Amino acid sequence: MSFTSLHWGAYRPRVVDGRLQAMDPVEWDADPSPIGLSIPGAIDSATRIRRPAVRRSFLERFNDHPALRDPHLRGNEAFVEVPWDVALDLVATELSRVKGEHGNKAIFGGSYGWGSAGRFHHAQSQLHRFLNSYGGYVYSVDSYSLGAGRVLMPHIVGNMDWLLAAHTSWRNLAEHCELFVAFGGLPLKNAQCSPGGASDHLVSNGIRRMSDAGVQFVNVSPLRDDLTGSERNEWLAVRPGSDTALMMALCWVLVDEGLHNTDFLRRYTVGHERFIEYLLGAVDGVAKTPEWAAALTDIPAQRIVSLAREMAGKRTMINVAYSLQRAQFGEQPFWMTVTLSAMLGQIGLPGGGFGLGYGCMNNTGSGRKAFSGPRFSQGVNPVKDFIPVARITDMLLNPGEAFDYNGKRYHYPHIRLVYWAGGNIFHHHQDINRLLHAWQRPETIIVHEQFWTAQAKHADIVLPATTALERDDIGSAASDRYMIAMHKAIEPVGEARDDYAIFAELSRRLDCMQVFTEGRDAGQWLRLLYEESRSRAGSFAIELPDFEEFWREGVFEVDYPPDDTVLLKAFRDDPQGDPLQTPSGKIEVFSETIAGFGYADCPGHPVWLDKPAQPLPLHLLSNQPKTRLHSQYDHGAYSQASKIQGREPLTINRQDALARGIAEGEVVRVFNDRGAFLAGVIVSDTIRPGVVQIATGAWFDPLAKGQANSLEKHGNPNVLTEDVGASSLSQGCSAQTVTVEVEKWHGEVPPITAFDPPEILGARV
Ligand SMILES: Nc1nc2c(c(=O)[nH]1)N[C@H]1C(S)=C(S)[C@@H](COP(=O)(O)OP(=O)(O)OC[C@H]3O[C@@H](n4cnc5c(=O)[nH]c(N)nc54)[C@H](O)[C@@H]3O)O[C@H]1N2
Ligand SMILES: Nc1nc2c(c(=O)[nH]1)N[C@H]1C(S)=C(S)[C@@H](COP(=O)(O)OP(=O)(O)OC[C@H]3O[C@@H](n4cnc5c(=O)[nH]c(N)nc54)[C@H](O)[C@@H]3O)O[C@H]1N2
Ligand SMILES: [Mo]
Repeated sequence: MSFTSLHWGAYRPRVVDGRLQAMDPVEWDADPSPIGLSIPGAIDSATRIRRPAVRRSFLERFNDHPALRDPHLRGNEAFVEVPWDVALDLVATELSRVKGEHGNKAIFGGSYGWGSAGRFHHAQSQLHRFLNSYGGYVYSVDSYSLGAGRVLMPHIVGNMDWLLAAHTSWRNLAEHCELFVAFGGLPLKNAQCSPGGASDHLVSNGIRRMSDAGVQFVNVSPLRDDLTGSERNEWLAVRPGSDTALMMALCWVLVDEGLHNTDFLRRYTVGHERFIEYLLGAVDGVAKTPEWAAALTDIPAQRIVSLAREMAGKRTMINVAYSLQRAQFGEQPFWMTVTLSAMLGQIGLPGGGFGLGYGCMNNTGSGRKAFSGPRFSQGVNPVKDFIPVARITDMLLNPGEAFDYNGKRYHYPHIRLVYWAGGNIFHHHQDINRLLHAWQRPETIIVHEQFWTAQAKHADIVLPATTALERDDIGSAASDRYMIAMHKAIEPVGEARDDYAIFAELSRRLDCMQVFTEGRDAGQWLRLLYEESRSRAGSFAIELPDFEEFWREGVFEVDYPPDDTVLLKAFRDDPQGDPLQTPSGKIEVFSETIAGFGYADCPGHPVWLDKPAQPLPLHLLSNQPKTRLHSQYDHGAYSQASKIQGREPLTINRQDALARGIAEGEVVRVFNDRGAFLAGVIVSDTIRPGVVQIATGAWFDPLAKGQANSLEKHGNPNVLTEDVGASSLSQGCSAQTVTVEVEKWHGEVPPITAFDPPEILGARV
């Protein structure tokens, strides 16, 4: 029996006569994700890349100076299909030219993106290992997901991965939690996914068990449906970007009424005195009272007061979604989450304390050890230049310019060649019109893709990659219940090759084959990586079967040692013996380290920072999509069924729609001074006034191809988001801080062309 694993679940591919007919959810998954429905129709659709292809001018003038290959035509030029050998020769020639002329630090291989599940054929890992075996590349650090959080948390509590793996379990919450206050909710749409696989879905059940146990939920979010499935569920329709003020006012009430836990603060934290002075107004003359916060958040002052009392009187878990830190000054809501729960003094107690992203990923709160199976080494990168991941446009536009990051000053390298596998920058990056300018700067852009995404269409050389269903692999994600033997289900579509096979061929041409492949084919690697993981499993008291048995059975249920995790319990039990990995060994409400960096946009303790004046009346939320993973399978049936007149749905409050003469089902133009997109409208009372919401991931579809500032006709919010770092500390993605205006679209509704392949010359049949 064959299985496969995707980031959103495990499935049994149903194949008839070599064609994928259906993706049947596995029988043990109580809440399988419908995203799997999208794959059968999409995997061999016209949108699939079938053969290697080269942008016309790039090919015709390959031997001329790179500037003569018309890089400004990227995204607006035909491709020429070429045989694999020709394409691989071109890639190898370019890599060796750039390396010879400028060194490896002219190659950007950050290649951010989720790619596919499967431990071996992870595209980004394959690329990194390949480039390392060829002398290295400029890399990127942190993620779009948790840019601010990843940099902040080690200063104040501990490393983000360590924290995520040690979250208090759903089981513990059901037994001990009384009040669950969720900033950004607990959206089930997001819990469909977990990086590397989500073989059984836990979150709906987790919420149900807590609800059955009588837990009161408070959903602090602009969207009502960010928390569903619980009985006692209050919606506090907060203004986006204002949660920090709300948390401060809750702290103010605790201090004002003497409800804060001074014993806890003294024993387990540093710097709370300075923060309390700030809270009371001693520093800036502004007391952070409920009235002060009510004006910023739209939450009534009375409710702030009563909520603070309830939190102090009950066993309370405070959860914050990643989205809150994907914003300008995004460090502050995370720092305040920790500070508020430190004030309550319940950190390290069953059912209490804080959570960073329950509901963001399926596996958070599983209560299982963070074991993950096979690991594929990426080698060692001799190049030391890097960027914080979301600063890519700045790097391409401003080589040599200085930037701040986590207390140090660095300089952007001068990039000549960009190599991408397993990501889609025209999905994930902010201010796509600015990106389009930057994207003309490199001499060469090489992309491995499965589908004709905007990223592929804006490349010079495109190499077709297999999907997870077209290769053998091993599915295994941190804390996931099952390891999956991912048997190849269908033959590669067209001439698609595995990323590994592509890099192996390149490494042969570039004389680094032994380092990259170590003489193994993919099958030998799978066996080796699996065997290596068995001894690591042993250190978790997990016994894996031998490879043959695993491969034959198709699935292995990991027998995790029983563990009723409570986050930071060991620290609470013994703060001296089990200190945190912070400079003080304690929770840092004030961080001398961060204060020493001297950043106005992230000083030494949490602060309320007014955002730069936002010019337009509606706040745009671009959250994670329910119907797909990012941009993946936007052309699939499940995502397509959600579209309105072919466009991505935009939800607007009834009052705001009425004021603009907009009705449900119509097409609207959403705009600000960076650009404009079209979307299909949903009018609703489940979104607070003053906010509009559109999911990310509609494929970039400009009316005028390859030209900046063209109308985007499909609903890609990143033509409007601003490309600035969260702060000088993290430089994280700040997509959630943006305002827009919406108007009815009176023109003809242009057809969607995002899923059409580019014009292809010399196509071979
Ligand atoms: N406005 C706004 N922007 C955002 C966000 C937001 O909230 N708002 N969220 C941000 C976040 S948190 C993230 S993580 C990013 C996500 O951004 P990405 O991870 O870049 O988005 P994906 O659509 O998952 O892109 C993965 C690409 O890899 C390709 N792929 C899949 N498998 C393989 C493979 O085996 N080989 C190769 N070569 N290619 C493969 C897929 O076809 C797809 O095009 O977006 C960020 N951008
Ligand atoms: N189906 C699906 N699941 C996914 C993904 C996907 O693409 N598809 N992506 C995965 C990835 S890569 C990541 S990083 C996680 C991301 O997890 P998150 O970043 O938490 O996800 P979002 O959906 O952007 O945000 C969650 C909710 O927060 C609310 N919100 C936004 N801004 C604010 C604010 O200022 N204040 C408050 N109180 N609420 C706010 C929004 O209403 C939104 O629905 O999700 C993962 N899960
Ligand atoms: Mo993410």
